[in-house]
Amino acid sequence: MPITPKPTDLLCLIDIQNDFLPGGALAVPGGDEILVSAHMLAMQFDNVVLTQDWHPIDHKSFAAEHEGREPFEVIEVDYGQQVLWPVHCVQGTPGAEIALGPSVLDKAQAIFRKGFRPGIDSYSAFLENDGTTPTGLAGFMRERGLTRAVFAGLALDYCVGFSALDARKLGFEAAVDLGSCRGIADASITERMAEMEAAGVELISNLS
Ligand code: VGL
Ligand code: ZN
Repeated sequence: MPITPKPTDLLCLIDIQNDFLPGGALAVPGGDEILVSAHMLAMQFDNVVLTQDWHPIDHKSFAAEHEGREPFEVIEVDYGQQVLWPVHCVQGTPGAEIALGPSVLDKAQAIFRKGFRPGIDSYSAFLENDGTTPTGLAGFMRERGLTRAVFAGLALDYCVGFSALDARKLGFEAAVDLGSCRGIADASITERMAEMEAAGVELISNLS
C-alpha cells in the first residue's frame, strides 16, 4: 500500500554511502538503483535525517581484525553473533562519504553516525548491536513529536531492517519503502522481511 507523507513522519535515509554502492568495499547489489528514488523521497518529506556508517580503521566488525577469518564468516561476540565484514566506511575516507547530492544533504536535519565505537557494531539507526547503546535518534523523534519513521537505503537486510525493527520496539510506527532499498543476501533479506512483517512494519513497494 502506498503511504502519504505526514508532517509527523521522519524519513530516514540509511547508509547511502560510496562503500555500499557498486565498486565500493561492501557493495550492495543494485545499490545505485535507489539513488534517484532516495532523492525523490527526500523532496516529499518535511523531516529528513541521514545515517552514516562510520567505523574506525580497526573496527571489530572487520574480518581483518580477526586472525585467520574471512569476510562474511560469523563469529560469537559478547553481544551475540557478528558477521565479519570487509573493511568499509572508514571514518574520513571517500568510501564513507554519503552518496547523495546537495539537494538531500542540504535538506537533512541531522546525520546520525554509528559504528564508531571500536568494539561494537551498529546496524540500527536507534541502538547499537548490544541492543542498549542509543544513537540519539529516538530522543530526536520524541522531542520533535515525530511518530513514524519511514526508511529507505542500504542494506535492507541489515541497517534498514534492524532500524525498522528497533523503531517498532521503541514505540514508533515504521514503514520501509522497498523500492528504495537493496539488500546484501537473499537469505538475510527473507529473514528480515518476515521479522519486519511480524513486528508491524509497513512494507511499501511504491511510495515514490
Ligand atoms: C551495513 C553491514 C555492515 C549496512 C553496515 O549499512 O547495512 N551492513 N555495516
Ligand atoms: Zn558497517
